[in-house]
Amino acid sequence: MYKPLVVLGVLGVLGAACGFSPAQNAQPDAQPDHDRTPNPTTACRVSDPSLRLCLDFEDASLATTARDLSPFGNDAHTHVVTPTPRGVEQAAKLGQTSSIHIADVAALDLPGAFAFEMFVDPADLTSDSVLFHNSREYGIGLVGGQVYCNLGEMYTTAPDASENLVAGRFQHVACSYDGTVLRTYVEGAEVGCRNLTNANPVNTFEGVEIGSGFMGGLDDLHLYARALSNLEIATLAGRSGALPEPIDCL
Ligand SMILES: [Ca+2]
Ligand SMILES: [Ca+2]
Repeated sequence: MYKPLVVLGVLGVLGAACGFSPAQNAQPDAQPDHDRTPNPTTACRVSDPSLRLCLDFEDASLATTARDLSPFGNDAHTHVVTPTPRGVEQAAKLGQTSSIHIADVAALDLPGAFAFEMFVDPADLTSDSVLFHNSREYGIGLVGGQVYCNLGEMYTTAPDASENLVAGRFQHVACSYDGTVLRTYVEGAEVGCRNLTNANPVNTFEGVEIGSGFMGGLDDLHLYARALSNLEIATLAGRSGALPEPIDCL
């Protein structure tokens, strides 16, 4: 299902189906893929019918808003966030006083399977931080350099220290929940998991916080209303070669 290049026409159909006005999702000069600029601001980098949120941070300014390029259009409100490069792409840079917030909306309530993934470049790993957190419903964060995923108040077990994030370069992190197992990924490899069969909470109202306590770069944050397979996450992370052995979960 995952395709690295979005076909503009598909997005247009999705937008129309969700009642988008042309002004919100304007693509008057739809071009063939080979003519597109390296930093498109109108199409999400992934195309997936289960996409619920897409923050690619390609906006010319991130001073007040980061556009959600999913069909749901739940733009994030930003504070002290600036553009920063990630290869040929643009990412968001956060400092000590930065914040990114999305209001509590039904599109982000995920009572069944879900997954999310993003690139992070931590400037500092000495303090704990939240990367993405839908109130007390689900999220991903860092304890030092260790990545955890959570569902309600339940957290994946801490991964091996050799899988910790390092400061100063972009790395891919992800969580996937299939209804029975919550899995954590770093650089496309599964590094932690936990058996969790309790229903996801959806009844909190604080909305989504992104990057609380985090300093550094964030990019290409995608949320899906389905689990992603190990292979899909490896592909999204740009990982090649054989996948590591699956982990025994507690
Ligand atoms: Ca980007
Ligand atoms: Ca909610």
